[in-house]
Amino acid sequence: MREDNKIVFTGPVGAGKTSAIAVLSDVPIISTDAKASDMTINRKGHTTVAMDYGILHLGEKSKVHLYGTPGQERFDFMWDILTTGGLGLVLMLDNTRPNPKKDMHFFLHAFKNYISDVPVVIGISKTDLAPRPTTTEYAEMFAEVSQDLQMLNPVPPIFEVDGRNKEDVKNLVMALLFSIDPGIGAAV
Ligand SMILES: Nc1nc2c(ncn2[C@@H]2O[C@H](COP(=O)(O)OP(=O)(O)OP(=O)(O)O)[C@@H](O)[C@H]2O)c(=O)[nH]1
Ligand SMILES: [Mg+2]
Repeated sequence: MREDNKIVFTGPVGAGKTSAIAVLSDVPIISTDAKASDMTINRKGHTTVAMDYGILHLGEKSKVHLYGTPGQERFDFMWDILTTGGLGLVLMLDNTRPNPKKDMHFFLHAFKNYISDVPVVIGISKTDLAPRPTTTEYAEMFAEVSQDLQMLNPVPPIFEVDGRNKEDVKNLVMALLFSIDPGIGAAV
C-alpha cells in the first residue's frame, strides 16, 4: 500500500456520503454542507455543495484520503476535479429513493471514465427503512446497466451499509482497498 491513497464517495442526494466519511475519518472532516433551501420538500436540512474530506489512517504509514462529491447534479463540475488521482470509487445508493436503478445508471454513466481505470464498490443505505431492492437484485441491475453503458466492469462487491455506522462503512471501504491492492492486509 502506498503512503497516500485517495478514494471518492459518490451517489445521489441523501445516500449518506457525508455521514459515511464523517463516521470513518480519524480527523474531523472538512465539509461544505449548506442549508438546503431548495430541498425542504425532502426534509433534508443540509446538502454538500463542493466536497467532503476526511482521512483514514491504516497502520503507521498509510493514509486513505476520503473525498465525497455533492449528490446534486448542479454541482457536477466538481466530479472530475474530485476524481483526479483517485484509486477507487464508493458508490452509495439509497433504498428509499424512488428509482435506485435509475440512480445507479446515472452515476455509473457519470463516472464511467473513472471506473474504467479503478475499482468500484457499492453501498446500499437506508435498508432499515426500505429492505428492497436486495443486494442480489442490485447485482442483477448492475449487470443490465453496465451492459447498457457498454462497460466492461465485472459486478463489484455490493454491501448493505448504514452511512452512520462505522463498521458498515469500514467493511465497504476495506473491500475497495483490497480490490485496489490485495497486499493491503499487511498495513491494517
Ligand atoms: N435511516 C437511515 N438514515 C441514514 C442512513 N445513512 C445515512 N442516513 C441519514 O441520511 C441523511 C442524509 O445523509 P448525508 O450523509 O447528508 O447524505 P449525502 O449523501 O451526503 O447527501 P448530499 O450531500 O445532499 O448529496 C442524514 O440524516 C443521515 O443521518 C441509513 O442507512 N439509514
Ligand atoms: Mg453530503
